[in-house]
Amino acid sequence: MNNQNMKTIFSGIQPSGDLTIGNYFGAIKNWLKLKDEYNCFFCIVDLHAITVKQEPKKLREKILEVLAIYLACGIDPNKSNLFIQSHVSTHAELSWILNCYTYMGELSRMTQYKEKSLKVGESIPVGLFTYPILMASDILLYNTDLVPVGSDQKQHLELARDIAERFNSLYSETFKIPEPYIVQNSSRIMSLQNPLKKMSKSDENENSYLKIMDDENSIKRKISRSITDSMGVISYNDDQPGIKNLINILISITGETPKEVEERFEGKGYGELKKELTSLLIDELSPIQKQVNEFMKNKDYLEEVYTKGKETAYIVSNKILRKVKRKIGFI
Ligand code: AQP
Repeated sequence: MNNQNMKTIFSGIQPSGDLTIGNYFGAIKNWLKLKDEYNCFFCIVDLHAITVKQEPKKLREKILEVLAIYLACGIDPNKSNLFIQSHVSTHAELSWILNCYTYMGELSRMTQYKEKSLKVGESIPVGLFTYPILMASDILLYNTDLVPVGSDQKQHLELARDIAERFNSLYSETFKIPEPYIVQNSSRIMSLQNPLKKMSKSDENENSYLKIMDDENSIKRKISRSITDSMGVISYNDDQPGIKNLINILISITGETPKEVEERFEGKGYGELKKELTSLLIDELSPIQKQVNEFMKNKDYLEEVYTKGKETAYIVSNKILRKVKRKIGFI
């Protein structure tokens, strides 16, 4: 499964709710493009999910559902390593170590921390603040070359690179410096109710995000209610963020350029764009949904997949962790 001649990618999604088409187009679809040319580690990052409050029963269910979604989207567990973050103790261990090589100032600058801490009120969990260190550990533990992420995670990846470079220059070459892999138009799918805000699975407004598991009626309803503008022209520009977002979702499915979509819809109304997008989304998501439901009925198979993934992930990551400990001077 791990070919020495191939480069490595690491990526993960938090089981902090129902995965959205942001996770799908911004992350999973890009994994599919890369999965045959890289050694892949695709993780369900449950340790990250608890940086905000989770209900145990729901978390347990969502962890398995995320795994089922990875499989249903076409990630082959015989070729890629699929595992659950909390099963591999090296992640938490390296995270503590790297806490000691990261500065308060760096973490305070993280946009996601600023946004998420505003939502949780006065008692901000420390984990929300140190989350990017855990993410750096996830990536650095596998000698990762490339990290496919949406553009919202770019800042965290830059921090991971800074921490790695700092450690390497303090001791000696230890960590590989990872590169981001970001696909332009799908890198930031926006909220359907506020196209200036990222689509997020934890948004309080259910109509703002489309779930991978949304049924036909919900897809129709959410797309038809999505916020547009009063200009009435299907044009891909920043003055029409709602339309731009719908075009970005559409081309993530069809592979067209924004210009091609503009030309195809010249003289047509928003209703037509929404109608076509709805039917494309239903065609894209319903086969995945059927497969997810099948996998969710087969918990033994899911257990087999994540148990195998855990074993490989531990062996690979522990090599780096041992090297780190040695360099620091631990016995
Ligand atoms: N709207 C998005 N557009 C493009 N990419 C996105 N990703 C998430 N939302 C979008 C990408 O999905 C991967 C995993 O994300 P995550 O769920 O682990 O964390 P997140 O970025 O914090 O996503 P959410 O939906 O906003 O989660 P909550 O609401 O739980 O905090 C990443 O590669 C991310 O870029």
